[in-house]
Amino acid sequence: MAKDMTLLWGSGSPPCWRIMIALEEKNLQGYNQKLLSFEKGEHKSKEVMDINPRGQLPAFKCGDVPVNESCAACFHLECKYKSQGTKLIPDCEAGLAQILQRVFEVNALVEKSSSVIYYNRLSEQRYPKLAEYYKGLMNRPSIKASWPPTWKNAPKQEALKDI
Ligand SMILES: N[C@@H](CCC(=O)N[C@@H](CS)C(=O)NCC(=O)O)C(=O)O
Repeated sequence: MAKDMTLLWGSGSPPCWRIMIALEEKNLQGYNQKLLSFEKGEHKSKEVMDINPRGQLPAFKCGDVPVNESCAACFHLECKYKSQGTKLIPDCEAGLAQILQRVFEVNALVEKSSSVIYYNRLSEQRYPKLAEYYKGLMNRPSIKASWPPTWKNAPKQEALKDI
C-alpha cells in the first residue's frame, strides 16, 4: 500500500512537509522517499522531472498516478484511505466547507502571516490562539516524525516567543 508511493522531497519545504504529515496521519509509513538537495539543483533532475515536469518538490506518485500539488496530494490520500488513520476531512457539511475554505485560503494566509513573522516578530501574547495551535501541532507524532532534517541541529527559532 504505502510501498507503491514515491515522494521526492526537500528539507524545510512546507509543501513537502504537508504531504509527509498527511502520510504519517494516515499511517502510511514505509513509502519510498528520497531527500533531495535544492542547493545542488537536484529538484531539476530527470528523476524529479519524470514525476513533476515543473521541476519542483514535492514530486509525489501514488502507484502510477502523479499528484504533485501538495494540497491535492493530501485530498487524494484522504479519499483513497478514508477509513485509515486520522480522519482529515469531516463528514458533516459544515466541517467539509470549513476544510475547503481553509485549504483554498492558505496561500493568501501564508503570504500575509509570513510578513508578520518576518518583519514584526510574532508574539505569543498578541496571538494566543495561534500560539496554542502551534504548540498543539508541535506535539503531534506526525510533526515529530517528519521534522525537516536540516532544522534538527539548527539553532532553535522561537518564532512565537515574545521577544
Ligand atoms: N504549489 C506547489 C508548490 C511547490 C513548490 O513551490 N516547491 C518549491 C519548494 S517549497 C520548489 O520546488 N522550488 C524550486 C523551484 O521552483 O525551482 C505545492 O504546493 O506542492
